[in-house]
Amino acid sequence: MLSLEDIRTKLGKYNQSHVLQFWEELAPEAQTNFLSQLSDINFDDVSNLFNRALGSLSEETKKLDTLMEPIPPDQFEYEKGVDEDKLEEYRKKGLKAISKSRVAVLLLAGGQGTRLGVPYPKGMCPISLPSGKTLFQIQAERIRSVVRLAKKETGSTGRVCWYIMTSQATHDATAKFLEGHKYFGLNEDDVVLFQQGLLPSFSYDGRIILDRKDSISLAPDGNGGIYLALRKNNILQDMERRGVKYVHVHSVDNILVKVADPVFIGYCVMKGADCGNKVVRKEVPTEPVGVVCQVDGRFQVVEYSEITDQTANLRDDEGNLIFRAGNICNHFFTTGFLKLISENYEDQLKLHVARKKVPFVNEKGERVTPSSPNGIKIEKFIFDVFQFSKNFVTWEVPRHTEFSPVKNSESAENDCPSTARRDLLKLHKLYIQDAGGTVTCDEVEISPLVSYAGENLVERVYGKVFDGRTVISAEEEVVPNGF
Ligand code: UD2
Repeated sequence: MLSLEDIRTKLGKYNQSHVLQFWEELAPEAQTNFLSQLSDINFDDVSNLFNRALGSLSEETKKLDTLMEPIPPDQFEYEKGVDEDKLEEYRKKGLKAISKSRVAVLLLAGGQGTRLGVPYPKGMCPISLPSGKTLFQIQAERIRSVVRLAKKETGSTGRVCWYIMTSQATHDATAKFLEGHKYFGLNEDDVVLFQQGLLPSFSYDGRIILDRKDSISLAPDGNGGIYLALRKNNILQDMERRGVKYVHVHSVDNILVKVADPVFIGYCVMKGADCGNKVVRKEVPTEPVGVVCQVDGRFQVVEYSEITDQTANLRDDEGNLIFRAGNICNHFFTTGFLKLISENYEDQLKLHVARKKVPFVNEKGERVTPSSPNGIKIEKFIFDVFQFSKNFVTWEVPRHTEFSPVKNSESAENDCPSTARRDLLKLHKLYIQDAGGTVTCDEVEISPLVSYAGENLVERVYGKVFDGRTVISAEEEVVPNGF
């Protein structure tokens, strides 16, 4: 920890001396904590960051239409357009990689879940499923399930390490929750939590905002903070030690996510990709999702606000939207690519700057919650590395089998717990019908420990009628409890 004098000198150099304006009023313990917070900040980096952020704030949102091209056909495949043999080949390739412990999962769980409005990490959200399971439990069990599928296919039990990126806001609760639930049956050594970094919020003139008399305002650096966090926490070395070559990265909020999806992994590996992206088809031109495409010859996600309606509406001969590859925060990376980015390109990632209402302490020492934006927050986005890929591929999947996120509270009526629950149970109904069972209600849930993606069900459901709330679970299952 730096001394008060050193901190004062640094703050003076970067024109941030105001953050110590209440120093004399603080109790000794608060002074020590504040000094520790300030010692962790690299003011040189912070000052550069603010200058870069200011640049992007003054840029008008440019329309990119004239520079955009769709993904070339040889770098794009649609699961439903691929024949059965090819799909099976991809699946087997993925399962083989899993059985050889070459695959890891990296869960992005550092977001503050502001839109959902729950006071705990989103992964702990129970979603009122018949089983009472949370997103964390479902995802952990899908890992166990895919490891078993790989064993069945190859005879070898691989280890799939579950890396979880948390933030200061979510770390302790996540760690406690997982430990309290014995990692939902995963080996404790194969669950690795690490924290992403924080960035200060600034006033428009570049002064760091004081959150309280004894602390500055800090927020997570966005899911693109993953690259710095991998380096700072030595996660890439940990992956190397375990022999991991491929990493499936996804958001915490998608109830349908196929964790460590062998088909997606197999596809990316067989294509020799260093970076792959799973997408769903954008349904209508006005849907506010980012699309993956090429801009000036480089792959990137283009936001709806960056294109005109005319381009958003362009269709091919078959009537499909030309720019339809909707990003769902579901990515494949080789460890080599992650290393390349973390070591060489991390500081070049685009900064996404947003004007926000940031609570602050005024000159009188009173805490104020502003009613209009008073400052900026800076974030990096995970997908801004596509441009550095040497071989980028895209895998499109049907939305109803793979994507239904929990983003909002119930009042939004979309992308909320009840729509996620509805979509999961609808999919499970289809799985049961395909296996020869009948479901006459919307309350039948299949445990991931029974079936990863619809397989292994015939024996359990063929010829049976399910007419009430049921959980098709494995014998070994402990009764899940919320938290
Ligand atoms: C994300 C994608 C968007 C689209 C959408 C689909 C990004 C930047 N945007 O938007 O393109 O695919 O999902 O659902 O990927 N997170 C962290 N640390 C942070 C911020 C977020 O770990 O500092 C995690 C968060 O916990 C979640 C994931 O990143 O698991 C996505 O974050 P979000 O829900 O804030 O992103 P959203 O919905 O704006």
